[in-house]
Amino acid sequence: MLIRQKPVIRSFQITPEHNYLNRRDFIGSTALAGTSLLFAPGCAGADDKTPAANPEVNSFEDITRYNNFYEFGLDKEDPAKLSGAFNTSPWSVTIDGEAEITGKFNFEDIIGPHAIEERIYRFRCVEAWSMVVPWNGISLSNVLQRFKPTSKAKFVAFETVYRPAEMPGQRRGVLDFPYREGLTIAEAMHPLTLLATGLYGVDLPGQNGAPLRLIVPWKYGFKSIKSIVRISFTETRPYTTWSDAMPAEYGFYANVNPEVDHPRWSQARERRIGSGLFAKKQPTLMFNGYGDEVASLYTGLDLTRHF
Ligand SMILES: Nc1nc2c(c(=O)[nH]1)N[C@H]1C(S)=C(S)[C@@H](COP(=O)(O)O)O[C@H]1N2
Ligand SMILES: [Mo]
Repeated sequence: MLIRQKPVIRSFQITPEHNYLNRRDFIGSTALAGTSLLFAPGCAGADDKTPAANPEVNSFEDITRYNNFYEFGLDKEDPAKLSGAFNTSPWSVTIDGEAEITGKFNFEDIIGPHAIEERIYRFRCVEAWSMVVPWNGISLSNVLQRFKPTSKAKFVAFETVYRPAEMPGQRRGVLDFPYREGLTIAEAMHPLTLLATGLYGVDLPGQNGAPLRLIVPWKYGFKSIKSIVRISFTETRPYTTWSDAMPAEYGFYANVNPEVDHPRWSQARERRIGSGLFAKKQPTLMFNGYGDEVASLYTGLDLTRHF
């Protein structure tokens, strides 16, 4: 049996954060996507693995104490405070729909033989704040391919665990639980799309979506569904919690797009968490800065209508 965070060095627990970041050297070439993308504009270089050169990377505290996870409440502090009773081991995920291999698989079988990589991704919430997070995980495509989706699989749907006894926000019914999200098959198979199992080299804390969650760095945060228990290959577009509950406010695609305002606020700028309450907002980049990699997924689509 495999342990959860196999090759990533779990140094965060025993060394200061800057040493951990230096050790990204050892993690090596598999981490290239996030690193090269994040630091490509102007600041790539030999020294880019230290926090001094990478001031953008948020602290472990920022990432684990300022969360959206409505299953635990509406306030940013609720998930960290109220997820103590959330039990994520053992964990299983049901794979169903348009695939040759379906069934219920335990966490280790979902991860399979793949090495856990580190990917540093920008993260942009629709609420106009952002962070930079060193995630650990594997490309979702590596996982999905092993279940042999059929030619009818046009979308991939995801569902969060429904456990009101452990999740106080579910008892209050603040959203249409279980939380559900979906991607086109092309989005799901894109190499940037990450199935995350950890951050800063440790297993995901409950508040960040333990034990496994989606990270889609060019989309608003709400697409990055947490604590996944079901992955379904579908022929038609699946139900998605935010865009189906509030279609005027949240679209199915949810690509980061500074040119399309949320009906109640602008999407043109963002506040980087950790940069201080009075720090100036910075401009938001189209596709959250990942346009070179992903814009081709949307050719021919009117992104002001399909937002
Ligand atoms: N199951 C579930 N997944 C979720 C959410 C949620 O409320 N429930 N919130 C989303 C939103 S709006 C954001 S911004 C991110 C926040 O992820 P983080 O807390 O790890 O930063 O998770 C997304 N995934
Ligand atoms: Mo969000």
